[in-house]
Amino acid sequence: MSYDQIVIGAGVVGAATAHALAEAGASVLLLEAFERGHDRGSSHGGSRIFRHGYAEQDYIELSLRARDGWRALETATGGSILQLNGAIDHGDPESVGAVEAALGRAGIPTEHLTAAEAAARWPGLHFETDVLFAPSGGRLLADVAIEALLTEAERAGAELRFESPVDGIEVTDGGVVVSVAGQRLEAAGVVIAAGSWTPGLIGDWLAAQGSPLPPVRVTEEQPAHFPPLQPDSADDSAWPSFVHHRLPDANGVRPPGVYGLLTPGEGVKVGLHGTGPTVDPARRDRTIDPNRLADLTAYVAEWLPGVDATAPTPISCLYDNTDTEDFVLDRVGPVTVATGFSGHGFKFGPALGDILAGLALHGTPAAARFRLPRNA
Ligand code: PYC
Repeated sequence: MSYDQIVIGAGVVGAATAHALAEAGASVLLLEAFERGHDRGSSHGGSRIFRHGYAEQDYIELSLRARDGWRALETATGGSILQLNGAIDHGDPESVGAVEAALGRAGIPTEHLTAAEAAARWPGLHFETDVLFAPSGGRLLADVAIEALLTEAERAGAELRFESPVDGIEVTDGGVVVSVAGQRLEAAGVVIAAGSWTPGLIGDWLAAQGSPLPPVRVTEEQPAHFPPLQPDSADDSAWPSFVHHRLPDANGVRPPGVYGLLTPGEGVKVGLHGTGPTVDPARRDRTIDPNRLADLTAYVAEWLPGVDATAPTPISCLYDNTDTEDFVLDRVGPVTVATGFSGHGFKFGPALGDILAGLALHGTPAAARFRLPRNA
């Protein structure tokens, strides 16, 4: 049996790609190294931020396309996935101003509040500068979203195989051969959407073709959920999603950005963005680092007066980071490649699936920002 496309990786990007390919009428096999809905990568957990709030037009356009995709998925499955309880940007006025200007150019409504106005409206958060609020932001129910994409991919005809780690990918005259557990599976093309594992699966081959991946540093991140102090304040309007663009400290050093959002039933999730140690995704032990947890709780004690900073429930997850935090979405011969989501990719799931399916089936290029360099 030969497939039109084999997709590797059943996280949000691979699941959305398998769904988009199957909807387009392609015969698709989705391969995942771990079990369905596993927690070893970057897509697990109850929630992710959804926001249009970027300074770059490419990401705003991607978020608008993704919003429509999430809504279509809700219509298809009958479940709630995208919940718009608003998103805040606060901190460094230059960074927040760039987001405000870009959203203004895109015609996306925002509100501008002083720190005092914002503190009165969201007493669970602390602010020291003006605040940008976008009612069109909020959260995605991540676990629900992944399962909906997988279910809809199956319904559209995709074959899904879990616990099927890929041993090798061979590019042949007619397409590709993907080896899994001693089986050689043939396809016209392969989409490698394995996040932190993508460089290990195809990096050498891409470099040999003159289209190397940019450096992708895999880090183990450690956000945590914190219980709201007033349980009845754990409602949606009290806890919009937020991104804190922190101001430089007294030595001029800019601390890491921070994000947060309410996960229904789990508390307020807070993370120091992209601060984890470099790891080999196949060898990490997911042990919680008490020093890093102490850094996070110190931040929470200062900036989130509405939660109990002493009662964190930590989480371990992977980021696949590029230097610029820009994604890689491109195709070389029969190989379509996706990586570099740098901790902010989940929200774009359906848009990424459409772009990767378009690349794989028709060679339709992604925006220039997302393309590989070509040396040959
Ligand atoms: O949505 O930008 C985001 C984000 C950053 C870190 C986690 N989520």
